Amino acid sequence: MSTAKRVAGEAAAELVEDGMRLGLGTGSTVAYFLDALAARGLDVAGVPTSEATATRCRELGIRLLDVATTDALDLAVDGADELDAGLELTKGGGGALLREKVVAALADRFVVIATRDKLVDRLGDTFPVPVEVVPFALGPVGRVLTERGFELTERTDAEGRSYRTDNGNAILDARMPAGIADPAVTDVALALIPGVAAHGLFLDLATEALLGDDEGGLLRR
Ligand code: ABF
Repeated sequence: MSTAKRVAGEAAAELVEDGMRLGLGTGSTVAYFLDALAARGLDVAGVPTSEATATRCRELGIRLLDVATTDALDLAVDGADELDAGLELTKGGGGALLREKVVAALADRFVVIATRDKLVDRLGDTFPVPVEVVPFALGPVGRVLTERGFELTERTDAEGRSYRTDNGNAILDARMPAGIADPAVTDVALALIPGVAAHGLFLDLATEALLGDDEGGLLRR
């Protein structure tokens, strides 16, 4: 049990009101949010960002929305791997980045919940950028990213096989040894590479952050 994650998740659950349409994130911090949300017994529903979150919501009795017929969300709550002072994020350590970005973009408010140690001076300094790639394009995308200076690791599953996201894609974890000088430029450059389905730089999406610590404290940004 993580006090820091629990504090952040419970604080996010307090933001939810009856009737809200929610974006439901993925990861271990979000797990605390979902538990706290279910305990409140509100009349809410949400779009899950992964099959794992959908399964957990069914177990908890949290009603699900179909993203195909959802034009907007009141509040999205999701984790992150890194966040900087400007609430720019690195996400995708949990492999859910594509659906997470779709859901975050639908939300009027996007609250990030994390532990304080996720705060970084510069994105990419502590965590590689996950790049979700259509399997057909793994070779070409890998070559382009390598030519641009990224060090790549293809993500594997617990059995050591090439990892597949809920969307059937692979993930290249792309680390820039020199650091990401301009995330806004990298954001667009990655998105334009043919075969890239999504990447883990989440810029101009988060509206606030709730950061817990192991002493039970909460930092609001
Ligand atoms: C998910 O939450 C991912 O985007 C991110 O990698 C992960 C962080 O997981 P955790 O809360 O378990 O640290 O949204």
